[in-house]
Amino acid sequence: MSTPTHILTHTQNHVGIVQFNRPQALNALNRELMAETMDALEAFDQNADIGAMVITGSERAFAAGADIKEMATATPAQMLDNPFIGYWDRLTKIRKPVIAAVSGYAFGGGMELAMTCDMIVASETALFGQPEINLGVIPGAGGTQRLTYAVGKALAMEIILNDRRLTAAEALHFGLVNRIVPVDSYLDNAIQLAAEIAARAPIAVQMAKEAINTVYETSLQAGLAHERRLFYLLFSTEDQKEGMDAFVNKRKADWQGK
Ligand code: DAK
Repeated sequence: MSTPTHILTHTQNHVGIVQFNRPQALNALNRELMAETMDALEAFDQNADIGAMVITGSERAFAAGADIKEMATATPAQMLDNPFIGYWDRLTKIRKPVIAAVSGYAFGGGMELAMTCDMIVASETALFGQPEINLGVIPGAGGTQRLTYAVGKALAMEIILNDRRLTAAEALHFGLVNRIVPVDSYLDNAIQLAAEIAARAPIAVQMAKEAINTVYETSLQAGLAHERRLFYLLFSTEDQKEGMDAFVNKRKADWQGK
């Protein structure tokens, strides 16, 4: 893998952190940035020392959307043939939890990327929007679906059809984000949340994420059946024996991820 030029990565307390680094374009998500982000997340997913991840931008912009200049003259065939689209699907395949730490603009693909993550920690200045209608298009990276699941049809219609933007307070009110944190500490807060999850039983965390995400794909009965199979499967792990023995013997569990 070559050295990334559009993102910064580091690790802290078993958390893998990806920070978008295209300040001159408000972190517009071009091909290179998306490729580097997905490569980094997949590497963290494979790294046994990492238990959770955080994606973030800058205080001014999480990401102002996909790169409009890159798309402006594309034909349908070029869009279809574009590896760019595959980068978005790769995020949904990450097994460990991914938290978006959002400050400033989270527009278009930026908002869709945040919604594809498992949780969102917002700074007080976070502003969410799907302004694609102003460009003569609609959201193309899941916005019409994930936003509607998150906030309901009426509000999703207003946001997507009429470019209504949501402040951090509104996003919290409508259940789109987990919490609002002052600008100077939102990233630390997101890393802390990720570190707490990373300290828990790793296989159970991954199964829990998988089970919750099943709700988007299946009926209630199928989802319940899937949850039950994952629940039973966890009884094959050493961590289940360790967790229950630790409870019975009034001690702290020592998770092995096995
Ligand atoms: N793309 C490219 N450049 C962008 C950009 C973007 N989305 N957003 C901002 N920039 C650039 C600006 O062009 C400007 O560059 P220079 O002119 O200085 O070279 C620089 O960033 C600073 O921006 P502004 O001068 O505009 O800054 P302001 O503070 O005045 O305004 C703003 C900030 C965020 C309100 C404004 O920049 C803005 O409205 N930006 C565009 C927001 C937008 O329309 N976003 C949606 C883009 S469409 C898909 C996957 C993803 C997508 C679709 C399909 N598939 C998998 C199928 C996603 C589509 C989109 O996101």
